[in-house]
Parts: sequence; C-alpha cells; structure tokens
Amino acid sequence: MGSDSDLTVMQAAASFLQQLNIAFELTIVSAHRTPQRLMSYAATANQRGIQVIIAGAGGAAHLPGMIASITTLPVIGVPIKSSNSIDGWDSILSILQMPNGVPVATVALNAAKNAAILAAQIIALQNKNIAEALEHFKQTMQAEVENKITETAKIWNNEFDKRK
Ligand code: RP5
Repeated sequence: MGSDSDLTVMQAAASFLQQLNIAFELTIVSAHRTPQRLMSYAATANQRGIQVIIAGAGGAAHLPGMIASITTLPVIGVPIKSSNSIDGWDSILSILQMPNGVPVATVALNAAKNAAILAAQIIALQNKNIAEALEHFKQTMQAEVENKITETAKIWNNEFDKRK
C-alpha cells in the first residue's frame, strides 16, 4: 500500500489471506515518496517468491501501475478513497486506465477483500489446498444468503398471508 493511512482499507485483504492460510507480506511502498524502494521492491518480488502483488493506493494512485511496469507478476490494484482523494474516481481512474501493454486488474473502490479473493484464485491454479478453501468460501457465502432468504420469507411472507 502507498501509505499507512491505507491500512484501514487494506487490512480486509490481509484478513482474507489469513483466513485461507496464504502467506503474504503487508508493507508500505510509496510511488511518490519512496520511488527507489518502489523500483527495488517490484524488481525483486518475483525472485523472492511472491506470486501476486496487491497494490492499494488513493488519489494520484500511481503505485499499482508503476509496479506493473517493472514486474511480470500479476498486479491487482485497489483504488482507495483516501484523504487526498476528491471522490474516489481519481483513485479508480488512476489505477484502471493503464495503457496497452501494462495491465492492472482493478477492483472496486476500497474492495481490498475482492483483491485478496482474486489473488487467491490466481494462486489456486497451482495449489489444490487453496482451490478447495475457495470452494468452501463460495459454499459458505451461498449458505449465508440461503439463510437470509429463509429468514426474510418468514417475516414478509407472513405479512402477505395476513392480508389475503
Ligand atoms: C497515496 O496517497 C496513498 O496510497 C494514500 O492513499 C494517499 C494519502 O497518503 P497519506 O498522505 O495519508 O500518507 O499515495
């Protein structure tokens, strides 16, 4: 992430990766304030064993795009509505509108959890345990909605029945 102020959003990614027992590092790399660190971080990530980079930044959010310009690893960008962001669109467009040749997979505003899910899905292509954990995650999500459908029906179908 570009700043420690991004952590309130980015910790949702960390939590999901922890939930799936996926090893990760969480650190600060500022495209504007620590450009040399950005260069070395992106240039060495692959050889350090990193498989996917999730980069969250807000405002003039150059971090994901600059990382993608240096490494061949997949980069997932999380646009953040930060203190220097006008309304969030600046962060979204800074990350989304990459030129041809340098893609950044951009998730929704503040959608750090989705970035982690996508990263897990990429890693799961080569990792059966993570693929199974993702399958379990999807089934849990479905069961939660099915419970809500049952609960909603209990309340509102009764309301309907009462008036018939
Ligand atoms: C971006 O500027 C960071 O990613 C952060 O979202 C935003 C504000 O940074 P701080 O001024 O809070 O450090 O580069």
